[in-house]
Parts: sequence; structure tokens; C-alpha cells
Amino acid sequence: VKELLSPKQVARAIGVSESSLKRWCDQGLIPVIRTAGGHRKLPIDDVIRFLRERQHKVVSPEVLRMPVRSEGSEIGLARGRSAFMEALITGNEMLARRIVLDLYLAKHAISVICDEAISGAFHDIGELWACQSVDVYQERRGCEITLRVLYEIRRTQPDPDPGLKACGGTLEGDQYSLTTTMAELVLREAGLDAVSLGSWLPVASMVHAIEQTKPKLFWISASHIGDPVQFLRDVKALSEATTLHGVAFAVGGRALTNDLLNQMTYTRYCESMQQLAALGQFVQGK
Ligand code: B12
Repeated sequence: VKELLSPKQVARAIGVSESSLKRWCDQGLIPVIRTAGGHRKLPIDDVIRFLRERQHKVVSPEVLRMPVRSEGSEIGLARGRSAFMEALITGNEMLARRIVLDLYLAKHAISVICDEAISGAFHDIGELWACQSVDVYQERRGCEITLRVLYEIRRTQPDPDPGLKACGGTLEGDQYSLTTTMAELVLREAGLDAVSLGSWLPVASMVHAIEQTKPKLFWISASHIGDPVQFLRDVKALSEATTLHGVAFAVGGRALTNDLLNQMTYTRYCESMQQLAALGQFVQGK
């Protein structure tokens, strides 16, 4: 169910007249839903997308029930990283959401936000966890918060071309979920109809997904490899399936050592979400 706002609420939030706002709606700049009584209602996700594209100033963010930047208030990627980490450790979800949305509305690409702010914050949390300064529950809670924030951003992304499918996930033994969720968002921003299959998938099921979905691009993320021999066997099966169906095969993740990469066949190894975004553009011939 989409959260809907009236033109009056949105007009007040962004400091324009209600008639200007209705005109933008009628020009199709912001999608509207008509109620049974014929009144215009604006889905909040579409309003966020409009604000991001137009870089429109917001004067009363509270009306939109969202943290919106005002001119000059952008937090920036470097400060975003440390502030995001603090918000995750203290479990301050509203602040975590505010930081990521602030960067998003400032028009940073999703891939950049993921690589710089989010991944950076988790790197720091990992260091603190390793020296027991952060408890396991704080780290797990941080992951849950981040997933919710990423899903919120996903809802504001334009619908991709359904003919350009992409999918991927993590193999059995690897329970990490942030990386594959990020890959989905990053590829959707690049214009692909990307869907994460989730974590801990048996390789046979991944092969079925390739056969049945016939994606342009398939990805695996490897953050933890328990049994390298089994992992290499699984990757071989995926490599054969992707080659057979003419699918680009992207691999990434912190567990992929040079030794493992040398024994794998794939289309592209990506060290970052920004590289995946570039690959997403490439497979579309952009
Ligand atoms: C959260 C977390 C977990 C959570 C994850 C929960 C979840 N729902 O995802 C859970 C509980 C699973 C976990 C478990 C473990 N963890 Co852990 N974990 C982390 C932590 C803090 C964050 C990981 C993360 O998601 N980072 C965010 C991602 C986005 O960043 P990233 O991995 O760097 O990925 C970037 C690039 O690699 C690249 N990329 C990654 N994947 C892909 C895929 C594609 C296709 C592309 C294009 C790019 C790409 O782009 C990303 C964005 O920039 C890290 C610390 C760290 N430095 O990351 C430790 C860390 C990875 N964990 C560690 C350890 C030791 C473990 C355990 C072995 C602990 C244990 N004894 O049980 C287990 C292993 C579990 C398993 N079987 O899978 C160590 C690994 C040490 C090592 N060198 O091997 C780390 C580094 C912590 C530390 N400092 O010691 N962990």
C-alpha cells in the first residue's frame, strides 16, 4: 500500500503554491492517483523521486514525514560514513535513515553511497566488533536497519525495463545479505530489472534461476567461504550455466582472494558497487 499525500501537503512541504503543484501533476512530472471522489493523491515515493531529480528545496520536511535536506545542509560522504556508523551502533534508525536519504536526495549514486558511506561504516563496525567494542546484537541490528533503509530507497526508484532482467545472491554457507541487496539496487539504478535471490542458496537453485529467468546479468557475492573446494565447484556450475545461456556473470565480495579468482571463470570481477553499476550499463549497450 502506497503512502499518499495531498497536493496541499506536498505544496506546503516544498514551499510552492498548490496550483503550481497541481500543474506539475497534470504535466505528468509527479504521478498522481485519483480517489473515488476525483481528488489527486501523490505517492510519497514518487514525491521523493521528483525531489531528487529536480534537486528541489524542501521547507517543511516534517510534512512529508521524511528527513529532507535543505540547501547547504548536505552531510557529505565522509561525515556520512562516521555518522551512519554511530547511528547503527546506537540503534538510531531515524538518524540512519536521515543520513542515507540525505545523501540520496543530494543525488549521490546509490553505488557511491553503498561503497563509501554504508560499506565504510560496516568496515568500521567490523573493526570495533573484532576488538569487542561493539556487541554482536549491535552489529546485527545495524544490518536490519540498513536493509530497511535500502528497501525504502528501492521503492523510490523508477520501474525498470522488464525485458532487462538481472539476478543473483550468495551461495550456501554465506549468510551475508547486505551485499546482494545492494547489488539489486545498484543495477536497478543502472536500468536493469534486478532482483536479489537472497542469501544461502543451493547452487542447483541458482542454476534454475538462470534457466528460468534468462537474465542479462547474474551476480554472486561471496563474503564468507567455508569450503573453498565446494565453492569452486559451485562457481564452475554457475559459469557453465551462464555461458550456455549467454548471461554475463559478475562476481564480487571480500572473500574472493586472488588464489580463488585465478581458479574461477567469470565475465567480470567487481571490487565495488560502482564497478557493478558500470557493468550494468555495459550489458545494456549504454
Ligand atoms: C555484518 C557482518 C556479519 C553478519 C552479516 C549479517 C547480514 N545479514 O548480512 C554475520 C552475522 C552473518 C557475520 C558472520 C560472520 N562474520 Co562477519 N562481518 C560483518 C561485517 C561487520 C559487515 C559485513 C558487511 O555486510 N559489510 C558491508 C558490505 C557492503 O561491505 P563489503 O563486504 O566490504 O562489500 C563491498 C565490496 O566487497 C563489494 N562487494 C561485495 N560483494 C559484492 C558482490 C558483487 C556482485 C559486487 C559487484 C561487489 C561486491 O562491494 C561492497 C560495497 O562496497 C564485517 C566487517 C566488514 N569489514 O565488512 C564482518 C566480517 C566480514 N566478519 C567476519 C567474521 C570473522 C565473521 C564470522 C566468521 C564470525 C564467526 N566466528 O562466526 C561469521 C561468518 C558467517 C558466515 N558463515 O557467513 C570478519 C572476517 C575476517 C576475515 N578476514 O575473514 C569481518 C571482516 C569482521 C572483522 N573485522 O573481523 N558477519
